Amino acid sequence: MRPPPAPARRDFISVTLSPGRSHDGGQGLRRRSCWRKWKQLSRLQRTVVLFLLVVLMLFGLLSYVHVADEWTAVDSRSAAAWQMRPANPPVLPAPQKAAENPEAVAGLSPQKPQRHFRRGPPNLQIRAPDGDPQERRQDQAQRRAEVVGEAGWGAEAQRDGLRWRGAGTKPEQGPRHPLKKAEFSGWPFRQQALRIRAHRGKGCLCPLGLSWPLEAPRRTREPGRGLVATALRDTGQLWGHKAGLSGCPRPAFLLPASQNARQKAVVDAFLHAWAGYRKFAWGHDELKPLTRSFSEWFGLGLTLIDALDTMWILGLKKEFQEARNWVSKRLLFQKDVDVNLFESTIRILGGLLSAFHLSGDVLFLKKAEDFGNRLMPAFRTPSKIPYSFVNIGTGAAHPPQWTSDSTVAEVTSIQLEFRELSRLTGDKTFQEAAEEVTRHVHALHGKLDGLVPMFINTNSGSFTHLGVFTLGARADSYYEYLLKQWIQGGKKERQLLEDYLEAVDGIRKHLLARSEPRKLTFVGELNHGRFSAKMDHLVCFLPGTLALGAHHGLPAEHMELARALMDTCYQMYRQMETGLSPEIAHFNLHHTKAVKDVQVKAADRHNLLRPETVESLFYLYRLTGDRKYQDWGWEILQSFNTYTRVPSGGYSSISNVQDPRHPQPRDKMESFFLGETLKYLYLLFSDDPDLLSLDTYVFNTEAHPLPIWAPS
Ligand code: DMJ
Repeated sequence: MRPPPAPARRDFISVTLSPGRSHDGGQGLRRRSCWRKWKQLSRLQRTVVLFLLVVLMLFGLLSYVHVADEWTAVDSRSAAAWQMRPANPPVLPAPQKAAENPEAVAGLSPQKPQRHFRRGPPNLQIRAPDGDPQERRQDQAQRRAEVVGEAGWGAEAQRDGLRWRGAGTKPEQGPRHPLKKAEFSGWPFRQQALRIRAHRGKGCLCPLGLSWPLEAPRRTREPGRGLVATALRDTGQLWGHKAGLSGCPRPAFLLPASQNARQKAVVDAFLHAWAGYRKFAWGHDELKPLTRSFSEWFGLGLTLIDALDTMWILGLKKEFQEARNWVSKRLLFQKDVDVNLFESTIRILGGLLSAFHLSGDVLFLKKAEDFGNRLMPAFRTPSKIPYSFVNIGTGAAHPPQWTSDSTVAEVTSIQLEFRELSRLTGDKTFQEAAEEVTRHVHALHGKLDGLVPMFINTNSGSFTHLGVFTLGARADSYYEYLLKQWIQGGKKERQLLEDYLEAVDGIRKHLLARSEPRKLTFVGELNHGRFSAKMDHLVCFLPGTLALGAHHGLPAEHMELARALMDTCYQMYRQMETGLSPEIAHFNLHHTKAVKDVQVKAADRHNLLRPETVESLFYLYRLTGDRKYQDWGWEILQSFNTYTRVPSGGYSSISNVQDPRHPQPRDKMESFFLGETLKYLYLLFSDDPDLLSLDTYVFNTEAHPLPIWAPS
């Protein structure tokens, strides 16, 4: 007998949706009835229900996570959109060490790239606390309007963008500002009738900087406008011209009655160099004369700006005007580019200030002020010792990638320019920042009898790499600017003089030696107590500086030393087969016959068309009247023409001054060849002591003359 069949399995779920009845309305009954129903389900049904529940829970969980993520992302995106960040990131990566500085003072260092300023330069300045705030605001607004107006020029160049050391530099796409064209028509310049920094004299408007001595800047009060003008009053004369019409000195284009043959040769050299630059590198930083192209460093027309005052002095009216038009229409500083603080100060700021002083054209002063403002973020460090680099578009400043140090010569050789900018604009911020560095270095430990090490840390403010002393690269112009600031300020700042005098004694005591067989006095280097008979060509600024100091009343021994060192610098040219000096000379100290005093290592035998020797020759001739210095300069000019002149235009650095057959041109004409070398040669060949008188002007370290301040 077969067992009775098992009841058929119900492989489906039966869900009764009848409303649960609650006879007593109690929860317990409902629970019991649910449980009963659950128990009535088959195992398969229960498994399926449980499975569905688990799937539902998982699905719910995953959806939650996803939605939450979405919201977080939306949140942070919208927050980021409001964060301050640069429109264009800095070209160079942020400095490593500076960013790690534990002592960073809030708001000072390390500096983050800042918001890109569309309507003008990053203005981090604090105005001088004179005048009432309302008036100061008006004044600032006026100044901003001026700068912005001028910055509108040359927007085409900005839109084109620039290549900078291989990196693309993005032009700022800001709105084009209404143009405010400085008056410039014909020659000589029409008097600039600009509101700011102009002085209403006896019935005429006088541009500044036309003569010396100048009074200290003042603010003047005008009815209804408050404090609007920073006034200077010319009290002297320009180029021997007595004050011109209505008591205003006339800006006179300087064309000497006659140029002697040597000066004409310099003009010819300049025109040849300029022709190459104009044809192949116009508006770019440096000419590459062999490849007939150009190189960029800052992308700011470096050669053109460096050469402005040289053209003025050489009487090159047409060339000056063409360059001036480029400055007016094409030179814009609102660009994402890192500049070296020192190099751009001495060449660009110095060049513009000098062009302003010589020509009286306010355009140059406005450009200088704009540029000076853009350099100011470099001073925002914990120690107030400036960083080496600053982005003139974003305001981000930083030291070199590999260190948080700056170079001593660099941070101490921007003062002439910043002080003069303050004097002309009435804005003390520039001067205060630069002089803070001077004061700091004055009090610093680590010097040796006034000699300074080569590096200084931007965080701690201390010298680093102690024990190495040179008058060459990285320290040179520290000494030069001590003396020149003292002269610029009217010989009143004793601290500068004391530091300079102490340093000259330090040089005598530690760095001087004499070579064999000619017994040339040279300046060597000291490396942790060990003397090295090595002298950079850069050191050849020293005879000129010493002679200048002696002229301004410093000990006569300084002039003796200047003469001795001048002989040595000349021999650095004379003893080379091309008649051109190597970049670095090593002096022979041994008594052996038939050995030259000046020896050169393979790595040092290049010549970059540097100016230092002809610069010193200019001072020595001007201050002694000894014509041999002119003759030496003439020899040097001829060597430049023989070995560095490129037929299609321009001059080139060379790699080997000892091989006249193969001097190996390097395909680069440095901007200082036009800014300094040819200018000093021209002045050297002049017999007019009033041509940029050394009692009236002080030259910055890039040969840009700035006025000596009148005693107040
Ligand atoms: C110039 O830029 C300046 O003269 C600077 O002081 C040193 N280097 C060059 C010229 O050699």
